[in-house]
Amino acid sequence: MTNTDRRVSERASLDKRDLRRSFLDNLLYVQGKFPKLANNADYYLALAHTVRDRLMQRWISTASAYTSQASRTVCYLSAEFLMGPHLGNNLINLGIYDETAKMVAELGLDLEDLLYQEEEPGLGNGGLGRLAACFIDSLATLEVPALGYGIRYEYGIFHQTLVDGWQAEKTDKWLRYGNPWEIARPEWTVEIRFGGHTEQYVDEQQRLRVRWLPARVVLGVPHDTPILGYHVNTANTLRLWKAEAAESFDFGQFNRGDYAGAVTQKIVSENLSKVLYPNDEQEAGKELRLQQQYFFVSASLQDMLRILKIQGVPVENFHEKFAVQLNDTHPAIGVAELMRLLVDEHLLVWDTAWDITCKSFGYTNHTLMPEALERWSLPLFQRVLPRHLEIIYEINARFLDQVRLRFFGDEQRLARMSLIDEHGPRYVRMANLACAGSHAINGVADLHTELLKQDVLKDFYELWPEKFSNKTNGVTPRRWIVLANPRLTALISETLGEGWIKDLGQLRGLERHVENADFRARWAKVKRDNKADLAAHITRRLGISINPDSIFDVQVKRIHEYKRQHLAALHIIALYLRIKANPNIDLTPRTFIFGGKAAPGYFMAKLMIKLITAIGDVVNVDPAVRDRLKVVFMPNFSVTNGQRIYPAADLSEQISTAGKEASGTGNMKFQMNGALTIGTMDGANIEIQQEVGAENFFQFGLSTPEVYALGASGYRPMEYYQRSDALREVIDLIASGFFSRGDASLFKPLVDNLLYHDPYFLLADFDSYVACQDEVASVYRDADRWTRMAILNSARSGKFSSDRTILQYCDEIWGAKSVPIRLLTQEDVES
Ligand code: F58
Repeated sequence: MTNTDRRVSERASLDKRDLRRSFLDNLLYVQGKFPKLANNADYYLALAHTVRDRLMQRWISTASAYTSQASRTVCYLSAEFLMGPHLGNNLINLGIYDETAKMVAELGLDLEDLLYQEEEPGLGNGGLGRLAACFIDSLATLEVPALGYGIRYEYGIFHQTLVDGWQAEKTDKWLRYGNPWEIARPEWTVEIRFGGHTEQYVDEQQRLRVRWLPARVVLGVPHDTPILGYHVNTANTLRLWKAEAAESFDFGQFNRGDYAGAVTQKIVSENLSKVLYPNDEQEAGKELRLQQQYFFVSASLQDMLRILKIQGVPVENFHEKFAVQLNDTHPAIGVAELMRLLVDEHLLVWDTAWDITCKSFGYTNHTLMPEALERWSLPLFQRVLPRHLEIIYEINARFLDQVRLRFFGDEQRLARMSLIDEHGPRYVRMANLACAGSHAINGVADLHTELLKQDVLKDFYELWPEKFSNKTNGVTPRRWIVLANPRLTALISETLGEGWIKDLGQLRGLERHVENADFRARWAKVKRDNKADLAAHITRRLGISINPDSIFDVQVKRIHEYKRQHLAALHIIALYLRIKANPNIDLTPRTFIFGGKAAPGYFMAKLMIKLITAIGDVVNVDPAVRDRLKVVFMPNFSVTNGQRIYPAADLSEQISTAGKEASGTGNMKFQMNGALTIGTMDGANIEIQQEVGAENFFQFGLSTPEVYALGASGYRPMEYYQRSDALREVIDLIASGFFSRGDASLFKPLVDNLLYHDPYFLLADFDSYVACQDEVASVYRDADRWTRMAILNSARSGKFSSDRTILQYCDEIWGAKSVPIRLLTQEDVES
């Protein structure tokens, strides 16, 4: 071996001695620090580079295999990827977590401390962004050729703090110390155009064509992150686009002495990838957001065309090479953009281009909430994307002709299905564009897909029933069990071997051990230890002491009225009132743990946070409570915090109004980690209950048809208030100002909303919820019964692995297959 050979192979070696050598080398040569001066942040970066080096060989081998083979590639287009920290996950997937922990321990360091140094890339709001992250993990693990395409936001989701119990937002400077996981690829920069106007011209073949003369051009620079599969050689790519100005500054203006003006264009351009919009389930219709969407979609489609060219594949075969999935409507402008690229730039005829487009795209819907359906005002759209508006008009004209033929004389249907909303001010409807331009449309849980077919997308279902299918969401067990819950992982692997990590259905094998008292004791100890860890963390961070033997009753997710965190708050007050009425009441001790961010402009959600913290301020210090109730709001819920929380939960709160939560994915993370669910018949809760059995699930509340019927019959929440003594006392206590130091006005908007509107039916579900919670408390007292139920919940969570979801997408929508990767040798790489 030459010196060079030895150096490079050592950098890729998984041997512990080589790891140690590289780690110390990187501290020296990457961080420029020696051990005496180094802090944990330096050690984290040195370790991250050590691991990155070991990903490289896999990444290069994967890229090389994909370049030489004509395999179908999944392109997952998503405005959000909520990845969570990379280091721990990569150690797990490389299979060197334990080795590395030992190696750093020998140097006097604690691996966990180093892992917590990583600033997580919070490039998403919640479920939708985290789903994208789970999907690309599964794609890599299943060895399916795939690219994740999105935006490299300089500032991710805001950092949440609590100030006097109110949410306060701080900017998320996640790139402050650099990002060791990404590689910029400026050589693949693309140009993205905006604004201006179009004109017609006649080409050499005397055909009438359209030219777009944009007002400005922005550069998209790809930044790539390797996404390693679990115990395979596949390392796919997450390609995030950073916006840069075509010119750093305007020399004309500079020479005229206008120094600020000279850099305006740069600032305007770079704003495109500056910050993630922090709204979930609420469409704001902001111009910058449309620009962001078009920016990353155009860049990604141009990138696919570049790849096609390198491979020598004709553009007519685009759809054979790429399966392009739209993660909600945020990338739906891709339908018009691909048409533009094919017709205006590659000069294909319209019908051919449309055929390719429809065969390429699939569309996943994630919401039933009308206020979340995207639409753009026509003037705004015209200003930002004049050429695309023309293309959308043409798509619409042809599409409506088709509808007219099928539904003769049904003018109202035409108006509903049109890509342009013409009821008042005119809008472009992005869901209609996505449906028209995709060959496959799917919902994310059985109920959700049914409701899409019956309601939100009914007209499209009646036109094209064959396009519709369900793909129930899933989550990756690598992050959500193996990384987050090492104790449970060890117990399961000792019991079943390690096969379950890639084939979660194997967890069914745990059922055989439910009647084994020793196994149950070990299971219960895992949960107890995880709870003790979380309790210690909460005490350290928030100064609240909690009892690890109380029920850990957890609701972590975005704060939203439809998710009904305030219903849980009403329940806490009901229990508090029982204690006040009867101080010696025998109540099963509970710790209520909440976490989640509110959209910064969503007043009611922020008031819900304030209500929860205000209840905690009273209950946590009232001596009469005697530690039977504790209320904790953990600030800044994130992937990192979730990893501490799910493994420690006893009870998973999934209490959205039936028919509102498309799927939910937190529900699955809790279940896998052995929490029992208290839930409504909403989203994937229904399927969780089907899997675990009704006897292992705490169900309450109105069903979706009941909610619809009650709404249609004229729901009067006041009647529920008057009928239920417990409910009345709870509401009256809030209204009296008891939780706001006598200020009765503070929670008045929330109380009045419940009494006079209650759009999410809290009062209708209150009695049922409280009764169900009483059942929870009584079952928990039978520790052995609870543990049995917990084991069965984990054992029956196999369906909710994102591997199952991705296999269904591959078979039923994408037509994608696995392509195992052979690791290139040193000679291969150099030849
Ligand atoms: C979520 N949507 C659904 N949207 O609410 C949840 O039920 C589902 O499990 C999950 O998708 C995955 O399918 C969601 O998270 C957003 O955050 C969007 C962000 C951008 C603006 C519109 C909402």
